[in-house]
Amino acid sequence: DILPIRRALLSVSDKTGLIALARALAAQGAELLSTGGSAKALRDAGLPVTEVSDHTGFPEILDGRVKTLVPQIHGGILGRRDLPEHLAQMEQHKIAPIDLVCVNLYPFEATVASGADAEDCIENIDIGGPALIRAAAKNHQHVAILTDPSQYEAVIDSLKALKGTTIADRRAWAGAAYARTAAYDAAIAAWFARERGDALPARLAMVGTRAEALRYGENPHQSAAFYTDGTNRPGIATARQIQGKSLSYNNLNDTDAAFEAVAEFTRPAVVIVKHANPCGVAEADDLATAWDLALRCDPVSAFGGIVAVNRILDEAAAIRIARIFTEVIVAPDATEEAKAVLSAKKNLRLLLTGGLPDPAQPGVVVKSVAGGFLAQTRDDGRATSFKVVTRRAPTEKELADLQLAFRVAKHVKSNAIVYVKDGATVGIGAGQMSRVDSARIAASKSAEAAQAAGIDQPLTTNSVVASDAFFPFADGLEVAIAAGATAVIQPGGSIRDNEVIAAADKAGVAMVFTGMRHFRH
Ligand code: 93A
Repeated sequence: DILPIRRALLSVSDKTGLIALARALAAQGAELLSTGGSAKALRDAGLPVTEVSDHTGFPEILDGRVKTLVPQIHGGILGRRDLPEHLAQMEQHKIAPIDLVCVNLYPFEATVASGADAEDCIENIDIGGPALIRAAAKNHQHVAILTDPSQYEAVIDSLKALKGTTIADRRAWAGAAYARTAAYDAAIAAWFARERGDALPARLAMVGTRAEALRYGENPHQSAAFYTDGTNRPGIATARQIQGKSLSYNNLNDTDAAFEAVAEFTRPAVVIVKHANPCGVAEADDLATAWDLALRCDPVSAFGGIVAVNRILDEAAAIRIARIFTEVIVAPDATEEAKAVLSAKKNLRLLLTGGLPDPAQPGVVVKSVAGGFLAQTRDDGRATSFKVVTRRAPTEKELADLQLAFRVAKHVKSNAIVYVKDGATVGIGAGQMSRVDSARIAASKSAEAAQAAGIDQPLTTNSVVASDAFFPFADGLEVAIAAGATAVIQPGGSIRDNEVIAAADKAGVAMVFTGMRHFRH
C-alpha cells in the first residue's frame, strides 16, 4: 500500500511550502513536472524541473487557460496501474504515469473579496486545477492528491519514513480534495447569484473552510467545528485571541451575538451577552461609563458573560470589566495598557478583530430542519420611520432612548421587551412564548437589580420600552406602563392597535410605530 513517487505534478497558485515539498520529492528521485509560474519558482530554488509543455510537446495556450488539459497529463493521472489494458494504452500513447499531484487553485474567493471587477473574477475561475484535483482524487488507489500547503509536512514525513504515501493518507487527501473543489464551485455559484442580485438562488451551496475543530458543540455529546466563509469580513472570523483557553461553540455563538449587537451603535457602547441574549447594553461618552451602565441592568446574569465593545478597549474600561468574572471580551482592538490589565486574568479570553461587523452587510442565514434547511437574508433592517400614534409625542430624550431600545430589541430573542433609560437598558425580557411574560420578567428583574444596587425605585421608573413585534393585546403594554414606562416603540400592525393606542393615551404614554418587525428566534 506504500506508493513510491516516480513522477509528481506541481501546479500551485499559492507557492507556500512548495520548495520544501519539491526538495523532499526530488530527494526520493521523483521527476518534477510543473506549469509556468510554479516551474519558475522551482528552477529559482535550483531544483530540476520539466515544464508540462515540454513533457507533453504541447504549449500552454490561450493565456494559460489550457496548460494541463491534455491527455498526456490526465491519462498519466487516471490510468489504473492494476489493469494491463490501461498500462498498454498508456505505453502506446507515450503517457507516463504521475503518482502525486499537488495543486492549489486560482484564488477566486480572494479575488472576489478584494472587490475585483467581473472580468478579473471570471479569469480567476480555475478550470485545469479542479480537473487535475478531481482526476487524481478519483485514482487515489495509485495517486496522491495534495490541495493545501497544510498537508505538505505530513507528506514530507511520510516520504522520509516510508519512501512513499499510504493508502489511508491518500484516501483522506482524496476526500479533502473533493471538499475543496465543491467549496470552490459553491463560491463561484454564490458569486454569480450575487451578481444577479439573487441572494437565495434555486440551488444554494454553503461554502466553508474549517478554521477550528471545537471540543464539542452546544452539549458535550455533540461534535462541532467553526467554519469561515473566506470573505475575511471583520468580526468573529477575523478575531485574534490574545489570551485565555480556547473558545467553545457556545462562546463563539455568544461572542458573535454580542459583537454584532454592539456594532449597531455609533457612540461608545458595551453589550453584555448571556446565552445569546443581551443582558445589558449601554451607550455613553466612553466605554468605562457604558460598562457601568450596561452592568447595572442585570449584574446577576452578567456574571460569566461575554462583553463586546465597539471602540478600542482602553485601560479604564478594562479595569472595570476585570472586576467581575467574564468569559470573553471582544473588541476591534485594545491599548497596551488594557491588555496589561487583562493579562492578570488567566481565564479571560480577549479577542481582537481589527474591525466591527457591518450591520448593513447583506448575507444569508440558515437553519437546519428535517430534510433540508431554511434560508433567509440576514436582518440588516434599521427602522427609519417613527410615526407617533398617540396624543402625546415622545420628547427628544424619550425618542433617543426609544431608538436605542428598538435597536437592542432586534438582537434579543423573541418575544423581546426592552426597557431603556438614559442610553442604557434597564430591563430585558427575552425568549418568552408570550409578550406579556417578557414584559413582566424584564420589569421584575429590573426591580431586583435596583434593590441589589441599593436604589429605592425600580430602574424601569420613567423608562421607555421597545417591543420587537406588535402588542397583540393591551396587556403587555399595561405591564410596561405599570413598571414605569413613559414611551413605547413597536412595529404596530395588530388588528387591536386601536385598543393598544387607547391604553397608552389613557396613561399619557407616547407611542411610535416603526412599521418594521425584528423577530429573532
Ligand atoms: O487556466 S487553467 O484553468 N487551465 C489549466 O490547464 C491549468 N492547469 C493548472 N488553470 C490551470 N492550472 C492552475 O494554474 C493551477 O490550479 C494553479 O492554480 C495554477 C498554477 O499556475 P503557475 O504554475 O503558472 O503559477
